[in-house]
Amino acid sequence: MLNFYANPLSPHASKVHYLLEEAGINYKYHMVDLRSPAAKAELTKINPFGKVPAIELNGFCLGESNAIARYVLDRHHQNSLYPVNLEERAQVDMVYEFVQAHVNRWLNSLVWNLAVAPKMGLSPDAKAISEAHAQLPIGLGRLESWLSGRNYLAGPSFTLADIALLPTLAEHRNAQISLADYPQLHAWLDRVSTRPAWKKYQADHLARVEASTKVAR
Ligand SMILES: N[C@@H](CCC(=O)N[C@@H](CS)C(=O)NCC(=O)O)C(=O)O
Repeated sequence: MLNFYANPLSPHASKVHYLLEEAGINYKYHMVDLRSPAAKAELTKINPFGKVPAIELNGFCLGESNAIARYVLDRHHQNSLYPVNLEERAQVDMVYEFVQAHVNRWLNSLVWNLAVAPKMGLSPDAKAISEAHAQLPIGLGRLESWLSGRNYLAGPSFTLADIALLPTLAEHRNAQISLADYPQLHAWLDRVSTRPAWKKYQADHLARVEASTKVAR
């Protein structure tokens, strides 16, 4: 059984959480309270950098969401989510990296500042919000053009690249972003939101978010 160390308010952890569902992997979720010095000290036994997500499998420990994602998919031979053919894999990696650097980064910042921080009694960062408002449309616009004529982000079927985008784009309302100007992305979101693994992940994730923001209130 894979031990998964996470916190539902961490978008990096959420990406791996959803990936574990898509890959059909049996795992145990260990909630790490990132405000607790003792919990963080324990976490460094799994991830030397002291961050979530982290995993432990048969005594092997790993941190960093991108390393975990690739390791888990390779370890479980999930070749359709992460192809073994070098060119197909490189295209998945290309879109995965783009999504994270030019879309998720800004969406996550908006979700944190506009939805999570206020619930936790923290002040939003106005500079971060305005930077995200300037940058996000550029990333979304490029992804919108790229999606034209495609059902999925990289290749003919659902892959790691789609896994990276879904948990963050699904938060667009919390980020106060409308998808009206992005019909391809909107259609993609509708298409992939029907996946059983997504529904299973979302039910569990939303319950965890609710529980952890309640504690913080
Ligand atoms: N590059 C890392 C980022 C992980 C990260 O920043 N995790 C945050 C939560 S979103 C964390 O654990 N923060 C606790 C800390 O830095 O003390 C990844 O992709 O896994």
